[in-house]
Amino acid sequence: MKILVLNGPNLNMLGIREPAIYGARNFDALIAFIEKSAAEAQVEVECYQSNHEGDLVTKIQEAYGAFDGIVINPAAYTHTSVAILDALKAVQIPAVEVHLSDISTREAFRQVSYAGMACVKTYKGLGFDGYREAILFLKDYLSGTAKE
Ligand code: CA2
Repeated sequence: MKILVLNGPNLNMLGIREPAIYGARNFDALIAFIEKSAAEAQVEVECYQSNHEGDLVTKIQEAYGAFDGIVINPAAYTHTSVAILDALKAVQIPAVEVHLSDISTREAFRQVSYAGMACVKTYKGLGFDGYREAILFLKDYLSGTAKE
């Protein structure tokens, strides 16, 4: 089982500022956490981060036929990108949305998620743990045993 983990703009700056919202650990620590979580779940994982909307769209398109599931934190593009929404819909690969912070309790503009409209589940406000939960959920979902 192969899962693609996508991270959007500025997530590579984690740990540098706003630790109260996003935590104090840096992006390398996030990738290490995701890789460890995937290894424990016995799923193959590839991580990709970009600050560019089109690169994320291309990566989603390239996942077609190559990955079984997608975990995506589109970061700021969550709230703006119909292109990422359309790409997720086009490839029809089961996708789970993750946000480090609880976007539902933040500014009004963060409460719309376009990408989320093409995702089977969303984890928000769990910090790094959201990525592990998303991998575990996708593993069950792809095996046909997900609870919801
Ligand atoms: O909570 C999340 O995971 C977000 O996707 C993070 C995005 C934000 O735009 C979304 O609304 C929610 C921000 C990514 C990282 O931004 C940083 C800002 C300052 C310092 C370091 C990272």
